[in-house]
Amino acid sequence: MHRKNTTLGEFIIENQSSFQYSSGELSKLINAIRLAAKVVNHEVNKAGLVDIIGAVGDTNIQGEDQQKLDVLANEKFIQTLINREIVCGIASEEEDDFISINSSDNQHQNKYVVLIDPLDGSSNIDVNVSVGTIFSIYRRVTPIGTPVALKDFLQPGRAQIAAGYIVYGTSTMLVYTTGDGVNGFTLNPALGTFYLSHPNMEFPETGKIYSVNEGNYVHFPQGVKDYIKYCQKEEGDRPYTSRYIGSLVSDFHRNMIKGGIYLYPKSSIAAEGKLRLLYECNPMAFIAEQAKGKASNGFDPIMDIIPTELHQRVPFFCGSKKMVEKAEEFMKAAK
Ligand code: AHM
Ligand code: MG
Repeated sequence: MHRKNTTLGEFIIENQSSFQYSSGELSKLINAIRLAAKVVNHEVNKAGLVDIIGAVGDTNIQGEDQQKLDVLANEKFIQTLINREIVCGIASEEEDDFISINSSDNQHQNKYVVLIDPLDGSSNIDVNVSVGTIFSIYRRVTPIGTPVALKDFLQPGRAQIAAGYIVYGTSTMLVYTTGDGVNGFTLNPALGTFYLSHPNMEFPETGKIYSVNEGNYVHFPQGVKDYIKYCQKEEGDRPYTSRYIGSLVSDFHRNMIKGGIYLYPKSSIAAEGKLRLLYECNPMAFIAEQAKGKASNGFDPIMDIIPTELHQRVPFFCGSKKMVEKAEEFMKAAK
């Protein structure tokens, strides 16, 4: 059992030896993400002031005009990881292609690649609603000493070494797993320190919340329509309650704490749904399974999918185990 109030820095050091490939590199990488998270948190917190600052002609230290927050978050995460020379490659939802990282005194020697959605929930950025960052870490499959290749990024979710998210909410939290359960850390903004606040997070086995964009109901497959009707039926512990923020990280985080299911199915207007397998679904699936929840595309586990392209989309059903299993039953029955 982890001690509450441990700082994230202490926690990373204490748990380094429990990690099977421990060489300190993963710890350094998570530390770099921790730092970038604080920088992005600072930017997110002053998002509402951008117009005011802009109006008085404020520019950043490079003399550039204020940037859109998602672009800024992308730059901060990539720059932090590059500066610390801790990964050999990065793929980001914001970039068309992956980035290969090398420096003169570090000839492709690092072994990890990071995949990141720097600021997810973009429609919520301008309206003061929670957004998040999602990250996923793999060991490269190409030999150390060579440049990274596409296949280093197109690994199935099962191969993840670590995954996590940062939720910029009423408080800022960093939640992550290295395959040994899920732990959540809350930022004390006065000190700039993350403290272990949610040790060993677990989805309740079942719950009463369903999260889906019901505005798309008419476009959904029959199985999803049937499941939504099931959620709304007055029977047993139902009807369930509907909660949809439109920020995957926030919807997931709430459902993990309270018990619930998140659905972004395919539809007649989005053939494979909306969410990205590599930047959104795989990391959330790894966290979900580590937290005794479940994640599937409606039929099969998300983490068993063999990716074919960087920006691939997949339908996503994720949350409390029994609820995801029930949704899968409806999908199968309507197939
Ligand atoms: P984004 O990567 O462009 O921000 O899109 C991902 C977001 C998720 O956080 C959220 O759950 C979903 O899109 C909401 O989509 P919609 O507005 O179609 O319901
Ligand atoms: Mg996204």
